[in-house]
Amino acid sequence: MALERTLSIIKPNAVEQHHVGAIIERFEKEGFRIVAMKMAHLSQQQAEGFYAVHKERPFFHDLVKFMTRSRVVIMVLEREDAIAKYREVIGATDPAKAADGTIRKLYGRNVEENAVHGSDAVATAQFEIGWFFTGNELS
Ligand code: FUP
Repeated sequence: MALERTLSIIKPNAVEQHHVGAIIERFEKEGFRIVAMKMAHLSQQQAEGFYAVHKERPFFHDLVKFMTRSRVVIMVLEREDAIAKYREVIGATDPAKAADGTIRKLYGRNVEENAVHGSDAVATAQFEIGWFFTGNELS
C-alpha cells in the first residue's frame, strides 16, 4: 500500500444541512490526515472545469448548477491507500445504493446531491488537487 492523497469535496447539500463537522470527524476517525482545506462558493467556470470529464453527459448542466448553488468545503486528505479507502467510506454514487453507514447513505439525498466528492484514481486526484490548491498550500 502506498501513501496517497485524494481530493474531497463536501457538497452544497451537506453544507446547507450542517453536516460539515460530522463528515470531517468521520474522515479523521478513518485515519485520513487533512493536508489542506478551504471553504468556497464555486464559480461556474470552476465547477465546469472540475467536471470537464462529464461535459457530454446529460446530467452535466444540472450538476454544475448544484455545485455552484452554495458553499462547499474542499480538502486534500492523505493516508495509506487513500483513494480506495475514501471511496469505501463514502459509498456508491447513488445514496440509495450506498452501503449502510457510508457518508453518502447517511447524508446524500439522491445521485446528484450525494453529499461528497472523492477522486477515483491517482491521476484524477493529481488533476483535482491541482485544480483547487497551489503547491504552497500543500507543503
Ligand atoms: P463518483 O465518482 O462516485 O462521484 O461518480 P461519477 O464520477 O460517476 O459522477 C460524478 C458526479 O456526477 C456524481 F457525484 C453525481 C453526478 N451524477 C449525476 O448527477 N447524475 C448521474 O446520473 C450520475 C452522476
